[in-house]
Amino acid sequence: MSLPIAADLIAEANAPLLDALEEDYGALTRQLERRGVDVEAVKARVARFTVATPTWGAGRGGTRFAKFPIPGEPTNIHEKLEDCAVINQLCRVTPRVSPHFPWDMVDDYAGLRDEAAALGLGFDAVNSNTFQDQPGQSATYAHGSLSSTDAAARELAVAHNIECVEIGRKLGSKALTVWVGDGTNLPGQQDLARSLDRYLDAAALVYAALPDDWQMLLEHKLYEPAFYSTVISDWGTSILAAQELGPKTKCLVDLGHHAPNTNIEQIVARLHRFGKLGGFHFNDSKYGDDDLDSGAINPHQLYLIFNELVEAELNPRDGFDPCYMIDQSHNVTDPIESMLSSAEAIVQSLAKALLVDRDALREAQERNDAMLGFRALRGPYNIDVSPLLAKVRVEAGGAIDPVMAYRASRWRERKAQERRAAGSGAGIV
Ligand code: RM4
Ligand code: MN
Ligand code: MN
Repeated sequence: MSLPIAADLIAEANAPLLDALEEDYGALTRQLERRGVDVEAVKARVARFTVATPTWGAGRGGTRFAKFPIPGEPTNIHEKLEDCAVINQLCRVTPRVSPHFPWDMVDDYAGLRDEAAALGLGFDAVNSNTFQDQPGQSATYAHGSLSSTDAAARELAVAHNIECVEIGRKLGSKALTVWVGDGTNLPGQQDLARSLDRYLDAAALVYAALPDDWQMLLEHKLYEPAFYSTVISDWGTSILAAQELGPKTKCLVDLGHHAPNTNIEQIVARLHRFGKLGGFHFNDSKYGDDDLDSGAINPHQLYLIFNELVEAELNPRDGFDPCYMIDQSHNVTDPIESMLSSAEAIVQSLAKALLVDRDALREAQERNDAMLGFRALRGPYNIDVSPLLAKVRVEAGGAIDPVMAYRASRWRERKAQERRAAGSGAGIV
């Protein structure tokens, strides 16, 4: 393996922080033991948790107005893999990347898989892209893809998804995430029922091509780029489609794809109840699909979601094993720093949820003691678990303070000398 950051550098960055970490970890351990927590068990579960990084999040994002690239940002899949390896080396929770096609297309996927493995990385769910036309494309997605009124566009979208599965097989992936931008901007533009029929018929063709040990993850989104209606608008449509398509289809919850104030944790519980919780796109949002850093706006919501995930783990259904992925757009930060900070926020939520006294919670719920139920759930949220997370990271070879260790590595400055400048075209990439 040829990892991008020298182990010495991480050790050097950790050295001045080790004593304080021991002290803080000791204090936290004593506090948790007083509460009856099995600290080693929590630590072991935290150490096992992983979340994938998105290749498309490795470069500077943008809005439809502008994108402001930074020197040294990655401009191809090879450079993106390198940056994702840096993230994983420092935080030790992101050993897989989720690629997006055709953005990440190469000629040699076996070679790409080896390249990733040499960086300590594997591949998570592959994402298809039928929300943009590619140069020279034989039919347009302007009126939709899997749900288009144009049979040629539907066929193209089906073929592209199947091609993504083929690529994914070469990369060692086991899931296809399907998000379509299909929908309408004006009432009357399309028949709301027939567009879903067309989607289901086309998605069934993709499903038929899915290997037995694969999953197809359906991502719903209430608006954007279509602003009046979307074909897979909400978790209800998503689960109905997943049920109709078959057991290998599950739902993927992107945290930014709901109306503000939606009770996402309840959606998580509902999807799990019916064995259809297949994956997550973690991010945070204030208004819409803002794709902000996980935990940046509403860390409490993230905690409540993880509370449901811990419940789901304790009461598994249908081989509960969701794909956890980050899906963010980093418009004002160095993407590596945002993903380090996001990974920390995500694991933090898991660790806190693991601290919940489930017996006390259950008992309060049985007795309809609303206040004690609330306290059982809220208590752990207020505990600072960062020493435990840092301890897990250090033991795995990572950094106590990943962002500061990253800055000390001067990775971006070094890459600025080597990499070609990224374009500043507006849009998502
Ligand atoms: C969408 C959705 C998809 C992502 C694209 C780039 O809003 O979240 O998951 O692949 O953006
Ligand atoms: Mn998403
Ligand atoms: Mn999105």
